[in-house]
Amino acid sequence: MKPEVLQLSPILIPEVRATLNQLFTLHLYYEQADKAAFLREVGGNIRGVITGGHTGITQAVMAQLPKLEVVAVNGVGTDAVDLAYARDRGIHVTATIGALTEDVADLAIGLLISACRGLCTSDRYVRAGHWPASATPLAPLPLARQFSGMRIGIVGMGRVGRAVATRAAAFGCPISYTDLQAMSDVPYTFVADLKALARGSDALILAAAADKAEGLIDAHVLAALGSEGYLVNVARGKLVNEPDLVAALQTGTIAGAALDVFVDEPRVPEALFGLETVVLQPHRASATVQTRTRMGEMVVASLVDAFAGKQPKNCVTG
Ligand code: 8YV
Repeated sequence: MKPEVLQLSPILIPEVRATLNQLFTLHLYYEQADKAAFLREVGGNIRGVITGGHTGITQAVMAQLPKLEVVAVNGVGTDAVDLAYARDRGIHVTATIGALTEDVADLAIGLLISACRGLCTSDRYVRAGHWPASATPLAPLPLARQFSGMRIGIVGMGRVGRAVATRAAAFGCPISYTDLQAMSDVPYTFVADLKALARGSDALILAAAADKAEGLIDAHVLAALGSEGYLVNVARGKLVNEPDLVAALQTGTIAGAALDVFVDEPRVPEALFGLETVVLQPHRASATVQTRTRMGEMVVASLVDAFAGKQPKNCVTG
């Protein structure tokens, strides 16, 4: 009998879906209207879970899966999984560590360039046919902010933070960072205090894990970033106090923001929709065919190893 797997979020690569269907009996939880009834029906037989980084899995759902052996996160963040509970029950939790680093860093740089060069505003301007006309709400377009040479402050000097730094350095950007401690193996300037980092940066890029850093970017940090400063978030929405960010953008406390992640996805504060200083993405940092294929293959490998009684690679529960 094939092992039974509960899938909490979709896998978008057809080849990976085909392999999963070949090896396992998949139960598509994310498609169910009555999720509680579905869990009561299939929960007793589930040995594995596939979920996304943002979706994770609650303790309440795991508690209804008595035979659960492994939670394979199709992502790198495990902040939405109750790891302590999983460890207590001996459930492996795996992540696609290293698979999405380059894509997330690419998007961080792309978003910052979009925000400070006004790419989305200019795109809307051309599409709306405003270019040939003169007296339009968007014309003349304001001059943009140069990206090359911007002082970049990175929050979290892990894999993604380092990949962002390498890219920004190639654009002649001085790099500073904050983390729990200075890192001896990076050539960038460590600033212990987040407000001081914000004060000395033209753009703050968030690349930190969100496990213990909820609301890290608040009104004080945004005030320190200042009216010429930009915020980029490719990590987790909950790192930011969202009402403080909306207010900072509305009042011009900061110059702009580029956001791939939000507190309550897929809900985005509507106040942001009318602001030309903001670039918005629907949590797409790892959404390339190449990266999602690698991630999917890692998810398959985690399930196969766990069901064979082996410790899966990239296990974060030890
Ligand atoms: C993933 C993420 O793309 O890696 C993570 O933690 O949040 C995303 O980048 C997402 O988990 C895909 O399901």
